[in-house]
Amino acid sequence: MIQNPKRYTVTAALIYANGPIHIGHLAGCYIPADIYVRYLRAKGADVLFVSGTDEHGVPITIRAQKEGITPQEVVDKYYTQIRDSFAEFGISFDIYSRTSKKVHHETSQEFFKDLYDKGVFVEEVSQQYYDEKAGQFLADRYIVGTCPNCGNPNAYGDQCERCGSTLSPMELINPHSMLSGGKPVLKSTKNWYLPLDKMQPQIEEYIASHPEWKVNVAGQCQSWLKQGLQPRAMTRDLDWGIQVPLPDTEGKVLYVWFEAPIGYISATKDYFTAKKMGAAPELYTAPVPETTTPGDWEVYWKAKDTKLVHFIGKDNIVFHCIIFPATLMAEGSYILPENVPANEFMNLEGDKISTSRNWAVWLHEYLAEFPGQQDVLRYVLTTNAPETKDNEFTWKDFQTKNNSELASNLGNFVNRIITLTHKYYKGEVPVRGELFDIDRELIEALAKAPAEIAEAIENYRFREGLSLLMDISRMGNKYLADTEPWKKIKDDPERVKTILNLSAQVVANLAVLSEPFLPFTSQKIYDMLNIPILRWGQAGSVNLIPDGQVFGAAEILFSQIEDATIQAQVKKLEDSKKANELASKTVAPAKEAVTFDDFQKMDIRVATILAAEAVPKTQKLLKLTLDTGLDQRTVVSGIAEHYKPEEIIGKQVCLLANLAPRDIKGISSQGMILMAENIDGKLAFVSPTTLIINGGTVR
Ligand code: B3M
Ligand code: ZN
Repeated sequence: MIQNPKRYTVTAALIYANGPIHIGHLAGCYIPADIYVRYLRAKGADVLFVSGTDEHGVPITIRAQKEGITPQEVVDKYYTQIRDSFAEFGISFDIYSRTSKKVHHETSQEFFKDLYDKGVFVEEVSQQYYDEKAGQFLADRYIVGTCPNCGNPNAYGDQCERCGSTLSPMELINPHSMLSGGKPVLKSTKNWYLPLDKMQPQIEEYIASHPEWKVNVAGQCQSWLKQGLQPRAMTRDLDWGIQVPLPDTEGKVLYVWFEAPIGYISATKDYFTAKKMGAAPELYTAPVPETTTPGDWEVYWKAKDTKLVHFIGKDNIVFHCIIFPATLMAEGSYILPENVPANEFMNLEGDKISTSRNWAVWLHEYLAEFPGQQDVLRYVLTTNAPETKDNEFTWKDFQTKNNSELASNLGNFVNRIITLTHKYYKGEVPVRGELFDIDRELIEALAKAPAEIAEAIENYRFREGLSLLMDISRMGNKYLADTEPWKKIKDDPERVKTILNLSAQVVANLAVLSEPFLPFTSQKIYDMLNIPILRWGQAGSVNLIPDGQVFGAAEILFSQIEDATIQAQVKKLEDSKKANELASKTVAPAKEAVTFDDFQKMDIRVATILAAEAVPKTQKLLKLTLDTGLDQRTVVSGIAEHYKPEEIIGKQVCLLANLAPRDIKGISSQGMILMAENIDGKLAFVSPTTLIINGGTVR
């Protein structure tokens, strides 16, 4: 464990450029990473925050096939969208790079070549599944079959998403190709394996040297080690990816999980190259911190006093805690990850977030529908962060947290102080006088807060950090309620000066300490206070705002979110659920053939509904009186959820008239109304399109 790092390299997962960003991604790694980095910068630390898109691998080619475009078109489209959403959301990467860049192809090929030259890889010819129709080997997600562990019929060649077990294509029962759907054949091919089995002792030692890792992360590592590590192929037979840098390897690319983490290194190089050339690197959402020492990329990856931290979601743990460190160890000149604070998953309204089922809150849509409200989402996703277990996002909770925490607590406190200062002192901060116990308590509590919040952030407990921040404005509100400046302004105006001066100092502390969590809000507070940006180390003091400081105009930080806004979002989700159900449902399978005589046995007639009423104590049943041309009779029909009694009287319907009478809820039902059923389960009458005499036959 590094005690006093000189600098930090912080990475956030290189997400596949095969779809837009959703709240699950944000909660899983980008918001926590951004809080951590912003805090470090506020402390004046030297920190480089890198990320980008992962543009290789089967997820990209599968998407291309689905959309009917080329893999290059897929990654170009989503890279731009993802980068721009992150920027607008305030994720303050120093650079947002991409693995299709030349610098990355070269870096990962050199890395591979270096390990090859060192004799690290084990070369092995093995039998791999091959799709003869498509003329392609079937790696990872190109092959599906039944999971040998849980029986899931849709397990992938590398992983079962139902039980979470890691698989190899050979383990799948009944494998078939994702490309042609056909049964694959076995064909031999040469690949290069990282001998993780031989490296197990080193990896065990590395993981044991980090007892401080989060329980969920350490737990996954332990279970891998317990199973015993297996050699893993670092090359694939695919045509999309980074060419294997060895002779006679046409059609072979580097395994995406070999090269993608190297993307963090390439992104760092990309940052420094762009900086040296004076060109704006791909993305600065925040001004490049002055604190970043101009150095070479290598300091951030090779100096022993650099702390390397990877923020990821739980599905990427093994790659960052075992496989990537193993490649770094094998190379030998790099530092290893100091921590991998992975989060668990964020669910949405009672269901797993799913891109293919469109069950998600998409960042680009949120930004368009809630303009200027980035911090509300940051707040809700942090207070609910799945730090130790899966958690859930609901729109109702989003509304409650905005209205009764952000608006009523934080927003209200700041607003009251700015407004009262304008009202009583023309916006000039008054000089404080004699202090009482209640003031001293406030000052003491404030003095402790920065260290407490820092301790939480440094240990990746962001929920706790944010909750401590909210305690400060809660304390401020309580101080106002107890001291009642609006009453004292008449009989004890000197006292009010002290109250408002101290309260203003609390607001200034909120500006500094909220910045990692709620950067947009922090900026607005600074603007109202009209003071320059402060360092973390200055917080805790009640001398942040000089006497006589003139405030800017008061601005509402958080407005109430109305029920209708929330309902519209819930409806949007419900609609997408319905659309999915429709798309996934197919028509009922065909029935066995019947003879014409069988059909002739059925006496189907046109009849008119004369009366209709609900059957008491039932949800679904209506009691109908029908004129069948033969007689008037009673039929009980299960249509109450589809039609109201009053709207069907007078309607002509078709009736199976010779169905043997049945007793339903004590009523003798004499026949059955014919209904057509939609795939969403909706029922509709089968009615003649022109008037037919009652008793007319249907044949
Ligand atoms: N692209 C998986 C993902 O998008 C993978 C992460 C790579 S991090 C180096 O979730
Ligand atoms: Zn399974």
